[in-house]
Amino acid sequence: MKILNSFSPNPRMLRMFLAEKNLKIDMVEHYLIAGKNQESVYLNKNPCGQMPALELDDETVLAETVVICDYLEELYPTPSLIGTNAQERAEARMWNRRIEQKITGNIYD
Ligand SMILES: N[C@@H](CCC(=O)N[C@@H](CS)C(=O)NCC(=O)O)C(=O)O
Repeated sequence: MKILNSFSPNPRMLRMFLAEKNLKIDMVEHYLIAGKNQESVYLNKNPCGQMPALELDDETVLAETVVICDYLEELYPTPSLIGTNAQERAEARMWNRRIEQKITGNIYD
């Protein structure tokens, strides 16, 4: 699998997640300023045209940073960054959702 990466905040969150987990996954760089995310090559993989995305070996493309982190946590549960049981995971997801809806969403707007 490989990460479709760029320098921007959401890919950075994913890179931090990988670093904390000590995971090495190949990255393909996309230069957002040059609009690489709006070219058909990328839109065919992720019609939302946003970074990051995770392309699996069967060419399935997963987008949405939190979803990619959830997927990697399931594949590589140790060290746990999201939680080791249902309650811990629910708490982590609750805080992440609050941060996205009440903080970072406003920053982007
Ligand atoms: N909901 C997406 C948002 C991803 C996102 O907004 N990525 C930005 C970079 S941080 C992007 O690709 N912006 C370019 C664009 O929207 O055209 C996620 O959580 O991954």
